[in-house]
Amino acid sequence: MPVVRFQTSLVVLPLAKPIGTAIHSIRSVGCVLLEIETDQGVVGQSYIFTINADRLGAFDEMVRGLSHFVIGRDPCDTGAIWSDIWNEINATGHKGVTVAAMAAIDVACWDAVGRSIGLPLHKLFGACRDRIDTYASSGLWLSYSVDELQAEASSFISQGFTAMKLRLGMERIQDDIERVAKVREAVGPDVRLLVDANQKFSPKHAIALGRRMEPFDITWFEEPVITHNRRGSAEVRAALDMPIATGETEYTRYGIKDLIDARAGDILMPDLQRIGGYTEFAKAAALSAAHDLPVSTHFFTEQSLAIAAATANCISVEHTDWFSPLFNEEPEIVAGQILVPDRPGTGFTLAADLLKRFPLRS
Ligand code: SMN
Ligand code: MG
Repeated sequence: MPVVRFQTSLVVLPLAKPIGTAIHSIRSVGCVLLEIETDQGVVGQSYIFTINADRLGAFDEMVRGLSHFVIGRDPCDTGAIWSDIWNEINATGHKGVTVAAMAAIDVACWDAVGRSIGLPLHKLFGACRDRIDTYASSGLWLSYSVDELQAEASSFISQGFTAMKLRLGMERIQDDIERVAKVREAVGPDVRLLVDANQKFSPKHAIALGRRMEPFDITWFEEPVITHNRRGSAEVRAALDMPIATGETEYTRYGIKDLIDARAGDILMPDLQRIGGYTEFAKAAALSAAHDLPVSTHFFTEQSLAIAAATANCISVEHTDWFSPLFNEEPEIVAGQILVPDRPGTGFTLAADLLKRFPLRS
């Protein structure tokens, strides 16, 4: 069943209000939507994104620039498509925009495969589970006041979450500690509290802060130092009792391998876009499993469920609601877990009127 149509479109989803992390100021997310179709009329869909739609055109150009690897091919040949692109992009680069475009292609092909035989992808990949732990992650931003943090933390509990992630990155350690303490006070002892520094700190600062966070029962401390300082992340990991999570900024299995070799983290967090799609995610997760390390997915809530549910060492899926307007279906959360949909392919289909509702304005 050869692919006969390969089409991208661009949309911008505004956030309800601008937010900040230690390194991001975010008003919107711009998405390249990819739709492929076979000669039998089977459709496969995916998306990749950039914060504030920055350089979205470059991502679109990269996806379209790889279309000849897909048109005329059977989408079932995901392994060959991935390897053929990988071999050809030597000069374009094995990280960044190129890998994001490969991810868009890989996920759209797999979606078409699942839909063509009416199977949900987690079943096709070899399902381990039909639900998975999640945590509320579109919130508790660094840009929020303490009052806003407490109100939002309580509202996450009423939405059915039993875990949530707070962003760190204040200049003074005592200010981050106050924010952690106030959120812990608002949610009580039984909610899992994760923290994310978005690479802001030096190893020494992260260790000092981590020691003072220990009384607050932190599930993990994410990206304490810049991702390139793998040795620094390993120092933080060795000095603290709490687990260190890292990996969202890495590309492909090789990025994950570098983190593992450096002993940089206890939990590795492949991001579907930066890892290079399902095909490469499976390799990164297997490599982590061979080192007895768990993985947890980064962003891409809807589209990560299929691979998370088929990855034995995947412990959780990050819940971000930013992209939910793209889809006709919504992830269902029950008692702190997301149910893996039993629908074909990824289980999520792009809404028909996105271009009208969320046009890219230049
Ligand atoms: C994150 C990354 C980029 C923008 C917002 C939040 C964060 C996460 O690192 O893990 O969700
Ligand atoms: Mg993070």
